Amino acid sequence: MLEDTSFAIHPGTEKQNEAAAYHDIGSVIDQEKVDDTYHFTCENGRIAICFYTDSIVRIVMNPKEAPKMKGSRSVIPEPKHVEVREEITSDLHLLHTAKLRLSISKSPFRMNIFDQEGKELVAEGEHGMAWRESGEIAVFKEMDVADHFYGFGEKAGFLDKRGEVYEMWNTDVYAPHNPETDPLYESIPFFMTLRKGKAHGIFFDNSYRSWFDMRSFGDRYAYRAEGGELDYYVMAGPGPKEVVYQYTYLTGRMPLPPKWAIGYHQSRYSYQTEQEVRTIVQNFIDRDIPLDVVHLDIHYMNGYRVFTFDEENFPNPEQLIKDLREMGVRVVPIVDPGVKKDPEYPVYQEGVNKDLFCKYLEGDIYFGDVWPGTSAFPDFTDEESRTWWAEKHRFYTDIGIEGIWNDMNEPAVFNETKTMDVQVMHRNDGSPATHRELHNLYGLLMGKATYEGLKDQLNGRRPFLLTRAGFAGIQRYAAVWTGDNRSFWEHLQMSLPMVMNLGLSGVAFTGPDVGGFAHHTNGELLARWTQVGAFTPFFRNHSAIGFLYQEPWRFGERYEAVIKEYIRMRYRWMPQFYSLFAKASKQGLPVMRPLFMEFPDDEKTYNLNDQFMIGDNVIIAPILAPAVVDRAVYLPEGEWIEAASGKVYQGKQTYLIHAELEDLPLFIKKGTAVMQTEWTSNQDKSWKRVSMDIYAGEDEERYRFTYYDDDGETFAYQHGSYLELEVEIVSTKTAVNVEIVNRNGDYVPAYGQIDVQVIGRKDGQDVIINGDKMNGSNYLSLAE
Ligand code: MIG
Repeated sequence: MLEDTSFAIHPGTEKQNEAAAYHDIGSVIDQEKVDDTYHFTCENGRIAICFYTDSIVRIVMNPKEAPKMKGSRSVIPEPKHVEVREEITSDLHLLHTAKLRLSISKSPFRMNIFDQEGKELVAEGEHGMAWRESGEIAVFKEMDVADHFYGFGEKAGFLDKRGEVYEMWNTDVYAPHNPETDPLYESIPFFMTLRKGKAHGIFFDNSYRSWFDMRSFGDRYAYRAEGGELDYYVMAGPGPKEVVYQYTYLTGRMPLPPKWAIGYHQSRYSYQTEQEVRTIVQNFIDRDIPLDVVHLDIHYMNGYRVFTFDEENFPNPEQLIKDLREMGVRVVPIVDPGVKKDPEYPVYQEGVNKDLFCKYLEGDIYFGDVWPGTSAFPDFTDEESRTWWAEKHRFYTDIGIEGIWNDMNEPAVFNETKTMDVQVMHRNDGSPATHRELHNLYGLLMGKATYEGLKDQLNGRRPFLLTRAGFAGIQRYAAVWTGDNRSFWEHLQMSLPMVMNLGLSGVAFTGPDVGGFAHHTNGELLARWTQVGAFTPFFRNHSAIGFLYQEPWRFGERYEAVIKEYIRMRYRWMPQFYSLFAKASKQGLPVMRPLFMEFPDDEKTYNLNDQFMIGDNVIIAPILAPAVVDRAVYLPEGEWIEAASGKVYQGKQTYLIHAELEDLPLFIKKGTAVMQTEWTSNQDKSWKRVSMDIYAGEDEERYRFTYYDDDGETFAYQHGSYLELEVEIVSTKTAVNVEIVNRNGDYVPAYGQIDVQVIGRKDGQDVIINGDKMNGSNYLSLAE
């Protein structure tokens, strides 16, 4: 291929500034307000503006006609009545809410948006909204020298996306995963701009192939799509947390996962027989390595037919699932969308007879090649197909399965374009549209069908769904793993910013294949990766056919001991994780975060890629390269205690930290607390004791956090059966005060009390719990 040689950079390939190739929207010629929507008719297009909250405004431009203001698959709420003050002068049209100020200049139409303090968030200059005859729509915004960009869903490369160009088009990419590999499996056309400590967000709600360009236009950035309306939301912030809150207000939040899904998962493409699965699980039991889930990849099926088991290799799945369940382990099988074209296969017969597969306008079923050979694809854009697919899952839930793994749902097809023919005409719940328009929604809607089906069938138990593809809103249905990485240190490094940006994009439950999927891992890489995995929200070791097996014990005793220790650490941290997952499900805040989320005024954090936070008080600075046992660690404002040594570090400095293979640099902010439990056994994973480990401060540090617990597997929490403690810790020279400032829910956990441990307490510092001075054993009783 010529593109792979130097021919690709021959003279004359330079692109010119493309902005000039668009039709500008032109000047306002008419304006009216209908209900709560502001309509502007311009020379070259029409614009509608409405508010979802004080802090969220939606802007829609249609080049030809009045914007349709359609609902979307991503956005849940309707616009709200918001108090808006309108001011009109000869050249300006101003719209003010309590949090946002839109200033529209009329000739030509340009819109600048300010926060309530008058700080500019979004500005248009020489170029604004625009379109091309091809149907493409675009908008150009001014880019400040201080702007940093985050989010964009699942993207390779570093944390800060300034200087990058990204495409949104869900794509199955087996190799390579380089910093420049784009697009990947998951498209989330949302980003956050951080400018001098303040953040705002933009969600471009368009499912066509689209692009975000923070590179090509100098002091301007742009986003554009191949078709549809220019439909986007601006979120006011003012901080990164508020932006994620606002974005997930629009696109939804993850349902609280069952506790078991937050544990350790073991996978392999593939464990090929029942016996092999049993042996793997038995190894975990015998070695006392925690395990919650074993995944079944495509070999469990009969000729890759979904909703079947291979009768020879998996003769008795129900018994297998029951036996493993007794050992404390659940089974999650893979389900791909492709249904084998086989006239004797009932699922295919039904799909054809009931007319549930994707078709061309002319009526022919679309067939593509995937694992089972020629296959048809359910049209998940239509309710009837979704309900059918959902019901099919009784095949799994009837035998005790509570979790499903969706793969290949970009959809991936083995052909030149890697996907379905863009001319396929989806039914789309009564508004037919081509695959060109709906491609990016296929995984999301498969997720919707699957999650809702499982939820229906599990008699009040929480389902778990894992997906590879998705779009804005996927967090409502599924956790996301980041696809086919490789057993390279570089991929371990790259997974940190990728998972952090996914978290900023509303998807809190994510993680890479620990140890790397393709290529051969080794003991050191697996050990270091497991140290990271113990703290990524989704924690699964998975590896590919043809490469070394990479279960925890495959590389000898030293590595096994380290890997086991960190998987166990995950379980000791479970109460902390579970509380963070509860927060993510309520407020959208990611479990794993970049440091800038907590320290948005600290520029050193803006592109910090090799450290991350769990919640708001724990910094993890893993070792990400071979043979390295010392690394630089930047600690932001405050005092930080190294968990392993108890050593105290002053923030706003960089330190050289030593970490042998056995060690993971982990720092806890002074004056704060983390919730911990103890590992019992695979069979009994309930928390026997829970402790609140307080890292004593002394200078009036005040810290509030929420501890959350419930039965961990049902929806009873939605009817009040949960425990939520809002705890305040105040450290002074003479005391560490712990106070429950709020308690909600009527769940009383079996452990009955929370042990309070104060670490780093000074002589003369008392421990005071709810006003009472403690001596000897310190605990908080949970009895009501
Ligand atoms: O193209 O099911 O990303 O996790 O093991 C390979 C086999 C299909 C790709 C997934 C990977 C999975 C594999 N699948």
